[in-house]
Amino acid sequence: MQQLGMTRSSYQRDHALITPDTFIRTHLPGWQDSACIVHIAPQMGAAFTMYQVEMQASGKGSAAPEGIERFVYVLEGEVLLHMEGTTHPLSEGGYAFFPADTAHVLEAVGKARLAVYEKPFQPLDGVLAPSVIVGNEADVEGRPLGDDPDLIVRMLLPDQLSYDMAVNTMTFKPGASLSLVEVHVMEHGLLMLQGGGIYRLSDRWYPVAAGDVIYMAPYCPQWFGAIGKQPARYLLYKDAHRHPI
Ligand code: UGY
Ligand code: MN
Repeated sequence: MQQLGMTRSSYQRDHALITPDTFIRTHLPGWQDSACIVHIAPQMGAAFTMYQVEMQASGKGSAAPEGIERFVYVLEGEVLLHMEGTTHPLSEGGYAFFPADTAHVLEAVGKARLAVYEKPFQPLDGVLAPSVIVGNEADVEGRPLGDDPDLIVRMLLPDQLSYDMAVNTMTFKPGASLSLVEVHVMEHGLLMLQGGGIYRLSDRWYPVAAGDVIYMAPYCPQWFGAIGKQPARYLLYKDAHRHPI
């Protein structure tokens, strides 16, 4: 049935909710036999780009443009990461961080789907450049946020000055919520991986479900409460470790 002009997607001054029924596929340089869905980009005021890649069995991706660092998270299927003469298989939950100008190729094994975050790297004088990171979410120890055992954070990148982005997953037991409405200078790119709930963004409250994408601009008031019979889990980008000016 046609949508008759209805969608949960909403684009506001300081946030956006983008639901899968409104995704538009395109092709991006560097990605062969792959459809890309650009969710968040500088065109909306963001200092980073977030997109999904739907790779065919023959799909391949090569390194990001000059000066751009990249974080990749495998949502479905398997990809082979070829880098510096070595091959690393990445299956669901697998991820990799590539410092700017790191040559690599991602090759799909069957169909695969990736979430990708990219931003210009901001070097810091006297601070070591970041390293390549390869891992799987399943191997990352979860820590409660604050003292709430029902809200678990997994930090996929080291919490160190060398890294100017953070990517975490947050897992909420049904009924768990952020303990406060956050208002902060960092911006976020979020992908709901599992379950759902209610997201407060600015002065609006949105029902959200797996597959939804959210952009939160700096200072966008934000809160989430998980609803349903299964945990809610999301992938969350945040800029980190750099002075705002
Ligand atoms: O780390 C964060 O800023 C995170 N707690 N924000 C969020 O989940 N919206
Ligand atoms: Mn936040």
